[in-house]
Amino acid sequence: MDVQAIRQQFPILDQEINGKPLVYLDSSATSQKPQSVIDAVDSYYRFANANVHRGVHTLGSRATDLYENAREKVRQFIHADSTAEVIFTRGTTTAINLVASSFGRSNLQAGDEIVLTPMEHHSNIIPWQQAAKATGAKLKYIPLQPDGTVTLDAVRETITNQTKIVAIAHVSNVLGTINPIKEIAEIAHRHGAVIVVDGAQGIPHLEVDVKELNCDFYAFSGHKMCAPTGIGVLYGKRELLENMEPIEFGGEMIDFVHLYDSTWKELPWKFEGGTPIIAGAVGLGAAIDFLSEVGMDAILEHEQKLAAYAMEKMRTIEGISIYGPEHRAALVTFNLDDVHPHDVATVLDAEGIAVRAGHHCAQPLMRWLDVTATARASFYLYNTVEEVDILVDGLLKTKEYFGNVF
Ligand code: 7TS
Repeated sequence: MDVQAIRQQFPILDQEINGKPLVYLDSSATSQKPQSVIDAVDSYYRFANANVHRGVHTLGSRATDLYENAREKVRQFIHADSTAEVIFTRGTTTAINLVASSFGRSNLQAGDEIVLTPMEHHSNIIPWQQAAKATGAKLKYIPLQPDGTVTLDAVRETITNQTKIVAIAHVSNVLGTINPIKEIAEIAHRHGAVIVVDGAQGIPHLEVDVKELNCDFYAFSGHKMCAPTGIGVLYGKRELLENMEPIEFGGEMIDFVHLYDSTWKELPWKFEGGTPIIAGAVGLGAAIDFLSEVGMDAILEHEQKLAAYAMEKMRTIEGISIYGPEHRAALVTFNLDDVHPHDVATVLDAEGIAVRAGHHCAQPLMRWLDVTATARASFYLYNTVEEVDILVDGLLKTKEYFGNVF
């Protein structure tokens, strides 16, 4: 993979921040966008903008074709059987809320269990807390190993015949842990439970085959995989989606509306009430083309090298604590001595380096780690080993600066 050629396709990367070349290490929060995605959205608004699924006019059918072609691109990318199984949402959060509110509330009852892990993002905790409160179901957590992984023994001990839903991240946004989804799905299914995968940090970096994983639902956001913000996907197995009620009602999702009752469109449109995120879907289609052209295997290989290099170099910094397992996705969450992570991020920003600091929307995991916050450097296909070196230099400067202050 030619990283320099890839970088040239991301116009935002070619700039200085605080007088230094931008080193963008916050792709887990949101990725940058290649020119082809920017062009696809621009061209949609210039030549095709219209509402979808209603116009007889030419622009209406152009917009509808672009929107539905994007759905087909998603289907191929995740290896789903049918576009009926690909629902466009606003992002991962909306997708998980849809499953929890629709499938969850109609399939859960008092005594049932929803199984999660303590490494989940708030978006994969709170919707389940709400579903549990509404139905009398209870939440259970698969305990983590000291390195922030789950073992299949722990999964087997937690999932029981009362378990109806297992909701788990493909990849942790804090620890970088890659969870064994296929094996967990098998255990869940043996107990008659469904598995909901939070793929927000999985699909940007790993080849995802929903049939191979045999997951029942897979939720993800476009903006972490080179697409615009505001578009995401809920994949669901057709037989499950067929039996679920929509949670948003209005235009676009109906078949017939009478004064006192209405019927819904078929899948996937029954879950897409209102004018959809057309330009976002077009951008997501272009992002999928871009990622497919580079190749998910090549992206993963590059990122694994970066992650290993980053871990090796960062470990040489005295007083650094790095969280999470050895084998991980391309992100490193850390703390530096007693320096607050917000101060770390501020000093790094002065050097042109963007990292995230805070609780990363994973407060239960922060408690498990026994910290209030951390800093996180996260990498994507456009990052280089030189940028890791710049980060390490920046961290040494941070230490020196605060060492002198204290
Ligand atoms: N799940 C995981 C694992 C995530 O990392 C995120 C966003 C979400 C769900 C929510 O995605 P959204 O697109 O619906 O907001 N994670 C992060 C992050 O790590 N830093 O900023 C956002």
